[in-house]
Amino acid sequence: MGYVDLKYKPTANDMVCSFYLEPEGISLEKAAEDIAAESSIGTWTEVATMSSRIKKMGAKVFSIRKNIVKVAYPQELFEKGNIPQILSSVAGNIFGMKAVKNLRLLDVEFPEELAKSFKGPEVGLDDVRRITGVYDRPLLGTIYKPKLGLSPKEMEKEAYIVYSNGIDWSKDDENLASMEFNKFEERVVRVLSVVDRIKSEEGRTVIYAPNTTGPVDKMIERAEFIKEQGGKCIMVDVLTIGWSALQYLRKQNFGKIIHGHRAMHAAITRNKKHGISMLVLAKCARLAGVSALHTGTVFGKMEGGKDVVINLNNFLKSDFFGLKRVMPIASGGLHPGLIPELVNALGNDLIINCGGGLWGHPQGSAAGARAMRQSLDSALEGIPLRKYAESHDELKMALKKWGGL
Ligand code: CAP
Ligand code: MG
Repeated sequence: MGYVDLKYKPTANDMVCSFYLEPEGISLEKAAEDIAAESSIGTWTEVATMSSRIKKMGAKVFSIRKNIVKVAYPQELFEKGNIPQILSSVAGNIFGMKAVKNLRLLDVEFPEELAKSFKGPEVGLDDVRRITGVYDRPLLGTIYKPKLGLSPKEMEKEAYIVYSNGIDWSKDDENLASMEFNKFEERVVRVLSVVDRIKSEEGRTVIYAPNTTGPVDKMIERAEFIKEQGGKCIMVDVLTIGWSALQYLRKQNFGKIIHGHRAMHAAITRNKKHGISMLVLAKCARLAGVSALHTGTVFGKMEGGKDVVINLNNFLKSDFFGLKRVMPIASGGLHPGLIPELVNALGNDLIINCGGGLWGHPQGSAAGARAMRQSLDSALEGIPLRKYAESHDELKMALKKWGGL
């Protein structure tokens, strides 16, 4: 059918996908041809309904270097503003084909017209800066721990402790929704009352990100409730709710920060030879409209090397066809001993989340929050962490428990 054309030069009308491909029992070129066919217009055999007009719409493999295969897809194959359809094409059936031993979608370069058919973030990184009034340092965040089990009343109490000791942003854990022990509405009312209290006591706008993750009707109801209550942020687990739900949430124009957690991403992204890269998922999340997205920590408990995280964060902060920029979130196994290195590696435009690394402080949550702030201050003032800890007790205790880089 001729899906391979190594002389072809992609045009501004093409969407270019880069794959890592290991064939199974056939040549690399034949396997590349099979994936180009299945992900565009073809199937396993010639069909009588194929015409020369349709043939022109086929994808073209234009580069095969070692196991990296590049494929150009004419953008007419894709529906504008439809992430599910794009992924059903270029990240769909092809992963299960017998022609393929391993296949990983490494990157998708969107043509301008297709990218611009998406709304992107309603509220972006620069809006997050404006809303919080914090411009010159990373934001300090936390995840209420234990991740399940706290009551709304307990969260209200802890919220006041951590915000009043320097935390800018608190969030629910990814698996907290609305359970018997912690109903969504009560939790939102209680924690937002603390947000208001901090505003009146300190003049600071702190953020609470309640997890709205659920079936799409429930998710929208919860987001509406946050809006009614004057909240500024809506949290969702972007992968478990699905791209369609995320696009629908964005379409409501709630004018709120959308905090995107990426629970389940590693089932898709972790195998270096198979699946979809986090970069592709981050591109989809930005097109769909998240304001902030978890991208990894380099130093914490979750898998993800420095180059990968830096590359992701650079993408979120870079120009992308004029769509608003997205705030990266570093979360997972972080504690005060890691903050200066983290800032050094990832820069200022960042939300730094410590869950266990705050609530696990030997002197409790107030000290945990203060230790985070002291650690960040040491980095901003350029004073070595251990030296700074000599005169800052909470930081000293944190380093004693968890060590420090
Ligand atoms: C962090 C966290 C986050 C993970 C997700 C957790 O808590 O709340 O969900 O960081 O990883 O439950 O593990 P800790 P990522 O600070 O206690 O580790 O951001 O890489 O998707
Ligand atoms: Mg979590």
